Amino acid sequence: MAFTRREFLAGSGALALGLGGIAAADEVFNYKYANNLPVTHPMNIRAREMAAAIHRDTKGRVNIQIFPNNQLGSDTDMLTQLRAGGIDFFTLSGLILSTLVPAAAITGIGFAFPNYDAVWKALDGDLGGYVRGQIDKAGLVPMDRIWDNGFREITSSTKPIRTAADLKDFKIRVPVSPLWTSMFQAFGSAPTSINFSDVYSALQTKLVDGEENPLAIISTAKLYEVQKYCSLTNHMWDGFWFLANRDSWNRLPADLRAIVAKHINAAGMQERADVAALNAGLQTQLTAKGMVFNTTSPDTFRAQLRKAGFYAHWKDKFGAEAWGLLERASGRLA
Ligand code: X2X
Repeated sequence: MAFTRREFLAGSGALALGLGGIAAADEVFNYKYANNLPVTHPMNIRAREMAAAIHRDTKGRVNIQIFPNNQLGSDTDMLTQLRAGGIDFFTLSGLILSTLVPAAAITGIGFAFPNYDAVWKALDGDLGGYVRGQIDKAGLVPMDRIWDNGFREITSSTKPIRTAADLKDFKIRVPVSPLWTSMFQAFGSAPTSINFSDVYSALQTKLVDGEENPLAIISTAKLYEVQKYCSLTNHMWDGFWFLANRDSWNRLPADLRAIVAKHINAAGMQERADVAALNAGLQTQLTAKGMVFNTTSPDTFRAQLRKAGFYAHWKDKFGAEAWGLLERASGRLA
């Protein structure tokens, strides 16, 4: 029996449609994972190991190519690309994600978590579960384990920050996020929203006098080259949700999805340990590079946030359910 070319093409088209949703046993998935951090940060070190383990355990069927250091654009750009499917995986601070998922900012409330134990208990528990539910509703897929960014410290080219009063009129860069802007407005600072991709040059050209980040980033992004003082404020904790584009995720057959999730979450746990160790040990190295450190007490900062109505405002925004979950980890805030 002979087929015309037209009949043959129509037939193979129908066959392809008939298989819709079921991947061929040897189908290969080439995925892109993008992030905003230098290649030397534990996030990228663990991500490289993770991609290799996924490639090995899926027998070459899932290839994750890593685009570190804002190679594919700023956080704002990458979030757009993730939603459109231009990139498949992306790690993003919950506070920046809050421009799409407002509830995701709640983990960054100032002076909420007293230590890492409280952070992981909440993030691997009910508070994290609540935020992941909200991310899912917005159409993105969050992995179970949030990766660590760390407790944040304030750096400056002009002066040390010792008490809340030192933050008045301070020209500080903040990430693009309403909560970050609101917090430094409550301190009476002059915050400017700048994506991390532009932070080094904004500090170098003195567009702003300071910024705030965990020590692991101050070190790996070489911010010590353009900042003199580092004030250990630990004013908030920040983490990176490991996000997938929903279509990319659903396209993976269930067995491959399980392997990918397992390795991403395991790499996240290792990254947490790396970052905690770095943040605890980097002060000596950064001092040797010329940074001048000072410690602070949270009292004046917390009092100022309370006085400015910061906690009351955000309690109202996040609502009783979410705020209750946060206060279970932090104790009473507002
Ligand atoms: O933009 C920042 O400061 C960074 C790198 O810490 C985040 O991704 C929130």
